[in-house]
Amino acid sequence: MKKQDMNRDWIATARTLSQALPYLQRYTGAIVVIKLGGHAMGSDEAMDDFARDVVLMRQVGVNPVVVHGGGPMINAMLDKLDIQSEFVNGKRVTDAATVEVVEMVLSGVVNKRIVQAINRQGGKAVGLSGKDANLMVCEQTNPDLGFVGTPSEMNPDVLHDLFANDTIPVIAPLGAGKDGETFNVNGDNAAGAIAAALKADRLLLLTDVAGVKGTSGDVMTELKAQQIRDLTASGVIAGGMIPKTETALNAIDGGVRAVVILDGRAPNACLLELFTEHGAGSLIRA
Ligand code: X2W
Repeated sequence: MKKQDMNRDWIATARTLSQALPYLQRYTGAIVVIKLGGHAMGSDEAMDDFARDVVLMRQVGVNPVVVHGGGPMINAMLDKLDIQSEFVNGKRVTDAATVEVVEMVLSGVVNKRIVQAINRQGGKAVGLSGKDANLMVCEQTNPDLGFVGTPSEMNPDVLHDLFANDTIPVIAPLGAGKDGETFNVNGDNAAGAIAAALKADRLLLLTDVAGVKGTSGDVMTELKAQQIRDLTASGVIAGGMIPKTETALNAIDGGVRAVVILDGRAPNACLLELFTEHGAGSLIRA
């Protein structure tokens, strides 16, 4: 690159930082819950980029919370162990053998991969699941699904303690049952319940699609909760998008200020959403 062009690059960087000031100010002290789905977890490089964005958020005074999934990683381990599993309405039918594998994979390799990536970027991440400090107590969702849980009682104090210590919580979506059971919770449901318990300013649902598509087939950048209900009733919102939009509506009902459904594979998706005028994906408000 010519010296002159290089200078221009740096000038653009400085300008970008300067333009971010009002957004940085707006989000100081904000709680931002980020759901990182298994499909949005890519290469080590992509994980490092994600981790850098999370550390940057913390550096500028945001309280980020990462809630992760890991469906594809659970599938791979179940395959190795020759355990069959099936999904009913987006939820894994989870018997006693399966829930052991789910906990091993989510609280083990998947959680620690994210924790380590954040720590390597200079952040201070601590991994936990819904069991720790009784963060997410669950009830059985439906006997037909086995050990699948619906969050019924949230105890987010532990998260506030971590914020006060400059620590980034990374949460695996498992819940504690009142009788000592372990419950497998859909990652989106867990993120929504945690965001509501924290009355978060933003819930970012990182997926592998660009956002919610409207009647024209284009991604809608802003939607009201009622539009989601209408588009779902008319069948425009369908399939895999339904658990996301349901989570978004529940989170908003629970006191989350806004939910964004965005493509986690896009570079710096979280920063683009929070700190630029452009935004990313679909922003849903009451
Ligand atoms: C999910 C938990 C992981 C998850 C499962 O067993 O696959 C239920 O289905 P993604 O990557 O976000 O899909 N739990 C009850 O949600 O992972």
